[in-house]
Amino acid sequence: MKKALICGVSGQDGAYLSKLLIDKGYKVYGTSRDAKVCNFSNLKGLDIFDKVNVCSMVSTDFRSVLQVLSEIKPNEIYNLAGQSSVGFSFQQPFETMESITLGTLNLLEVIRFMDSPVRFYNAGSSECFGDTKGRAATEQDAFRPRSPYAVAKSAAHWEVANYRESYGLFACTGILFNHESPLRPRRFVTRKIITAACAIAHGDQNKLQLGNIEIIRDWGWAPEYVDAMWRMLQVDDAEDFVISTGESNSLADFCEIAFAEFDLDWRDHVNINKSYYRPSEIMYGGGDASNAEKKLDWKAELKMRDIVKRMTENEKAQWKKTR
Ligand code: GDR
Repeated sequence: MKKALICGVSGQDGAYLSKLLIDKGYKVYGTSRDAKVCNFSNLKGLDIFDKVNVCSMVSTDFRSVLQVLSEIKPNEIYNLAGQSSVGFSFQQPFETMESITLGTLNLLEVIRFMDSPVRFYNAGSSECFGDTKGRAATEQDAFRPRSPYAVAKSAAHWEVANYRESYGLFACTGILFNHESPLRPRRFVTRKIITAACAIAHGDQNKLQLGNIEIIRDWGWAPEYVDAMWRMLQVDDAEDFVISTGESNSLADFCEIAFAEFDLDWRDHVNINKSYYRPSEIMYGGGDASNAEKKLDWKAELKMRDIVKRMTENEKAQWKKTR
């Protein structure tokens, strides 16, 4: 039985990846900073909490990483740990930098010293490209990070590439564009819009405050994206891959479609609040995942409209349950 260790198992991707790996017959281990206090609501929501072996690990603490990896001896490691909000990274640049760059480095160093044939996946980010200016970025595009988060993800990306090239580790980074689901916390804009539209439709909320709605993003479906992560660890030679749908839409369009699902006109309910604007913004984000299609046989099936539909259906069902 193959053993997989998911660092940062409590988030959206950790939960969907756990489910995928359990269904494939893996023994799944998952870490959280303090497993005793974490509620693992996403694992419970997917009904797999009893099938995941959870433990505590702080990836910025070398000893803690060494202890967990040498105890579990996993065949595959997925590094999903670290601060994940771009907006928040402007307020906490040190924690962002430390959790992403030092956390990744500790994992790489421990893998190198353990000298075992482990396969390592690192969660990268499309944020590293910066503004793709109307184009769809490929693995060949240069990084022009525009936030503390993106600077940290870029550094971690090169740490992984360096360990692969210097020490022959099977290590790769997935450069994932935005990927959404009902498990997204409300601090991210898609879930924020959908929960607000649902509350407004039921008279529980009046207005929704948003930042810059002119931004354009390539939004995909998280359960499909975790499948791409797994595929990256099944090829013969480790390589970094862009994962995206190839379709980019504005946040205003996302709002329009989401509110329409509740028979509302978004213009009546959305207020622009400049205090939500980021100090620097990426206006256009687009990705070209044709290399993943060619080498991983992976292609995004669901696009923005399907994602809005699935997220709104889930929100409506949740609302009914709680009333
Ligand atoms: P992002 O996701 O920063 O792209 O990072 P987020 O949903 O936070 O923002 C998307 C875009 O929407 C704009 N925006 C708002 N964002 C939030 N959160 N709240 C608002 O009210 C709001 N109004 C407008 C933002 O300015 C931004 O342009 C996500 C994360 O999952 C990262 O971890 C991941 O690496 C990248 O996607 C790819």
